[in-house]
Amino acid sequence: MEKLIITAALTGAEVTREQQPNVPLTPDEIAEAAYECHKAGASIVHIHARDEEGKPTQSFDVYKEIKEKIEAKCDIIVQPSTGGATWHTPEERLQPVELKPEMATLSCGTVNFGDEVFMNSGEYIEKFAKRMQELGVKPEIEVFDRGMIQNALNLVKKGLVAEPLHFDFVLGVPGACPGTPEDLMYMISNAPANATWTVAGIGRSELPLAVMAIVLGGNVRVGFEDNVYYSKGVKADSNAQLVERIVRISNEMGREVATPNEARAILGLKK
Ligand code: KMH
Ligand code: ZN
Repeated sequence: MEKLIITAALTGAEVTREQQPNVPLTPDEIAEAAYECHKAGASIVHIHARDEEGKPTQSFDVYKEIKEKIEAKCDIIVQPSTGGATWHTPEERLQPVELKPEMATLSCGTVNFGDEVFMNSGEYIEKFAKRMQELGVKPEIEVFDRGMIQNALNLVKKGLVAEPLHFDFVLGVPGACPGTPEDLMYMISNAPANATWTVAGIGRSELPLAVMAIVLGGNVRVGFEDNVYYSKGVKADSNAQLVERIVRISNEMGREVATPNEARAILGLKK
């Protein structure tokens, strides 16, 4: 089995300081949190930027500042979001791809997202995929529901994304696919055999799905974007604390954790 790739989703677009007092918001805070997660064992950071008021922004300049600050501290893989917040326009969302990061997210379908709708029309999925291909950015295919795997396979057929695909099964978003063990098994069984995958369990499904991924040869995403708690009713102290727990469990189970360069080799990234 390959080593375990741990992604830390540090900030997200939805989490507030009221919900999690330690969520990193400024470029300095995000870079420091990325460094802490790197030291704890994460090999990828999934990034969402915030403006000076703490509101989600897809500004090229803010992502640039964050990326440079992280890269000054460590060699963790920086994976910007192209999902942004539900109210961002597609043009806004695509901006961080122009930084030519090694990876970026690519959501492959429209889905209810709490009380909102996360809109990803076929036209825009293709535009995002094409731009990532032109700039040599590896998409992490965000899958919130089963049909999105099919949409990703259609991108392969059209020559817009190269195999092997890398999926992130985001399970447990209210309005989208729930985060039960059966749901994760269903997603895995519908992904191509040569694909790599990670799982981002939302809220209370984060830990059980992470443990399943460790056992099944998948990879794990944790962090405040997905879950602000350490255990029932107890908020986590930091993103790194959530990473440390996954490292401990994986080591106990005999599965080593990948460094950023080992993750690059597993995912076929060009640095
Ligand atoms: N904030 C969600 C609406 C991504 O980062 O690519 C979308 C999201 C997905 O978080
Ligand atoms: Zn995200």
